[in-house]
Amino acid sequence: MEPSIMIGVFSELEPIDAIRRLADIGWRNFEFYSEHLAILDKREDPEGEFSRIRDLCERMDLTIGAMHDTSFSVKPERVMRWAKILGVKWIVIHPIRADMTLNEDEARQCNLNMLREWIKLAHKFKIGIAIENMHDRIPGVPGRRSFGSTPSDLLWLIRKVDSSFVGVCWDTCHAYVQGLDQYRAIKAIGEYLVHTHMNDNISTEEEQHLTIFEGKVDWESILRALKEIDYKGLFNIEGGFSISRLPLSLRDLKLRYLLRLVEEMISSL
Ligand SMILES: [Mn+2]
Repeated sequence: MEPSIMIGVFSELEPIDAIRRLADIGWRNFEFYSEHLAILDKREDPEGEFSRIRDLCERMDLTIGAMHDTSFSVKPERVMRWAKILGVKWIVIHPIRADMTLNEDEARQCNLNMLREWIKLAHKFKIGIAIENMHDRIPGVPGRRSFGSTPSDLLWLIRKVDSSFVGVCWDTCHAYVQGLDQYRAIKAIGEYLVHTHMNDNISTEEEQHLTIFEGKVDWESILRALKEIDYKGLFNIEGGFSISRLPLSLRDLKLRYLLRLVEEMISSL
């Protein structure tokens, strides 16, 4: 297990500059940010842009293990093309959530159809799909179930498609909002866990994406579960306002502290 961070912690910088800045702090593994992906996709020469990032990573011995795609504004085939250039192993996607027009069964079927489309590309490009756990507190839709909020939803989906190119990205702040026992949840996901979004949370009403130990997430039980399932993927900080609102120089300090914190957590295992 190695420390990793989502490059959107420097969302205002060019992706290549965000990676360079994080590498200067000491980070070696990264998740590519969905907004950066959408920006580069619209440029005149996306292939050249992504190739320059890959060249930087090769020169500095850095790895981009995952790429998040939340906006769905980039066509899946293009997401795969750019991910391939960067050497990404897992593309993290959100399940389609139930809303006013979609009931729970329909959402289940929609998700299965969506995943089957992604899997065709996954086999073609040899890049995996990591489905992220969500939570039921959908703004403006009280009392609804949102498909993909529980391990059983995710396991249902994974077993239905039966592909080695599909796994789970576990988001600890989504799971906190959902009120899950994260030790049991991670144990249930087991070998299907391929990537992580390590965030903290205080509220049970909304996702806050705080950094580790700023909220009430039980980190001890999460570490214990990761150890017991022999998780070998990235210990990846996704980040949110408690990083991105800081002025750049202070953000460097916090990101240095966070690297140290994650290293300590991993070495405690
Ligand atoms: Mn997440």
